[in-house]
Amino acid sequence: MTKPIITAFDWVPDFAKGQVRDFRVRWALEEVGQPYEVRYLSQGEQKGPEHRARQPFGQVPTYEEDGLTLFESGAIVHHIATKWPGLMPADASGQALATEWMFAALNTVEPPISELAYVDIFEADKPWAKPRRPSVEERISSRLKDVAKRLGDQQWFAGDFLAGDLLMVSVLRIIEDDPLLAEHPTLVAYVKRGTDRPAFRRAIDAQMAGFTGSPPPGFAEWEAKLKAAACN
Ligand SMILES: N[C@@H](CCC(=O)N[C@@H](CS)C(=O)NCC(=O)O)C(=O)O
Repeated sequence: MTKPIITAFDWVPDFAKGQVRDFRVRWALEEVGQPYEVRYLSQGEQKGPEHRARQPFGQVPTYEEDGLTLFESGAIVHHIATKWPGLMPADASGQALATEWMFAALNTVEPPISELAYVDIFEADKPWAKPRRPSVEERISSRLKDVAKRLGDQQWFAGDFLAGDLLMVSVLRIIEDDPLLAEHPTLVAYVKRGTDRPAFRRAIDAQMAGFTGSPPPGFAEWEAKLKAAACN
């Protein structure tokens, strides 16, 4: 088999470094010990026809392997976890339980956390951004409470470190420095266990090393506008 090829950006703003979703795929590949190659896209290239043929929404990451092309980081991580040993148990019930936590991470926990990025960054200049933050925080808090309760004093959600943990840690680390997560020391410790894994470190280093490109035209003006809004 030839090495799988993933897509990633050659430049993102500082706040996104280490968080772009190809990271989750890199981490999964590192966990199972599968080398891969990266096709880098400059900002804007993701919306062109060539990339849209791989990814209908014009986003990264994608994954290509021997004629198979996939998009959606969750689906790609699931594919990696079922193809190589390391992130999924061998039995069907164990697989279902690991998959359950993949969906919980992406479908139930990540959506309110993603809203924070709109309030704090992407739409920070909108008049409703600041007044909206408390309700976003409330939704995140409620989810974190339930996640912490279910984790209890377990190390991981379904026995060993599995694909569900890989995605849950990826999602929770988005708010790693936010007081919302600090309210749950067991979740802080859970994220630390995940991010202390050697495969995590290799994946972060690889993503960071790939940022060799330049910002798209107009980025400096956009950033200045947001900074001005943040000071109001
Ligand atoms: N649900 C998708 C989301 C992918 C996504 O949001 N990708 C972002 C980077 S993290 C992107 O490519 N944004 C650029 C754009 O939308 O133009 C996945 O998990 O693969």
